[in-house]
Amino acid sequence: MSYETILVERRDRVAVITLNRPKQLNALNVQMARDLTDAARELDADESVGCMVVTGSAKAFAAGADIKEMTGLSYMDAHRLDWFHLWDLLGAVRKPIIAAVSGYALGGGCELAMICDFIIAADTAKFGQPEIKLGVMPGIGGSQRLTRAVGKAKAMDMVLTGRMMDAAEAERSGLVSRVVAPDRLMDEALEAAKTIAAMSLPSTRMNKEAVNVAFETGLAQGVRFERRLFQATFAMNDQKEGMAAFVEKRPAQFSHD
Ligand code: CO8
Repeated sequence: MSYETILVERRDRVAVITLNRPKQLNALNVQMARDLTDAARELDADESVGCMVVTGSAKAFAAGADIKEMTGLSYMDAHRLDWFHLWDLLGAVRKPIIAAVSGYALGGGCELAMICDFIIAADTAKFGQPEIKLGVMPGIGGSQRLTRAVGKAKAMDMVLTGRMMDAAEAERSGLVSRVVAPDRLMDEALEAAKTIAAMSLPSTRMNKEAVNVAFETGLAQGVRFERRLFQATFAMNDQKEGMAAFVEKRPAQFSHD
């Protein structure tokens, strides 16, 4: 796979996607949105991949949507182009995606990290939704996902003032799952991805789907949904293998079906 704005690398069952416009601090232009969603969807369809990691450079995961590309847009251009549907495609990927964030994750960059399933951050990471300073607002889910991740008080503070949140505050607030030293970032993300990729793939998809349903439904409905998926796992060979391996005190060998 070869793309203009990203690099894709395979490490056994893990795929690493690196945003690669370093001079523009990985500003997300339309080409990058296309490349990223094409790559993620291709990897999603490849049964030999169990987990993906999306990362940027040491200075910037992504400093937002490409402001220079957007400057001259009219309302009708924005309406017609409808770039945002590309990001919906990324959100519809069924395999886990980990965001490994170092440096700036601003605007669309913060939103991209939040579309991923969880964020591992270097202690240099800075998160923010500074769109208000440009006279606009978040456009790929930031006002919704940030609020669900950190609650109304922090989200309002971030979105209305445009201030940045450092990695420690982001971890305290529930935006990121782990904070590590910058030189540990990729090792930590790859270890997590490798662990996930070794699990049963259908079970992994169901676990991801169930957690995401918690964002969209009430508790009773979510619990019912989880119960149905749990029951469905008993139709899988991987359930038989996983439980047999525990009883026989040996590592499970999942066949991903
Ligand atoms: N868009 C385009 N170019 C950018 C962006 C960006 N978002 N961010 C940085 N760059 C470019 C700079 O213009 C500069 O280029 P050049 O060397 O040609 O002048 C280069 O990257 C380096 O940037 P700086 O010199 O500014 O680097 P500093 O270290 O001084 O500052 C900052 C780093 C603080 C990150 C600063 O660059 C900055 O504030 N960037 C803009 C952050 C921002 O406002 N992000 C939000 C953008 S709007 C948005 O994301 C809306 C999302 C919804 C729509 C999604 C549609 C796809």
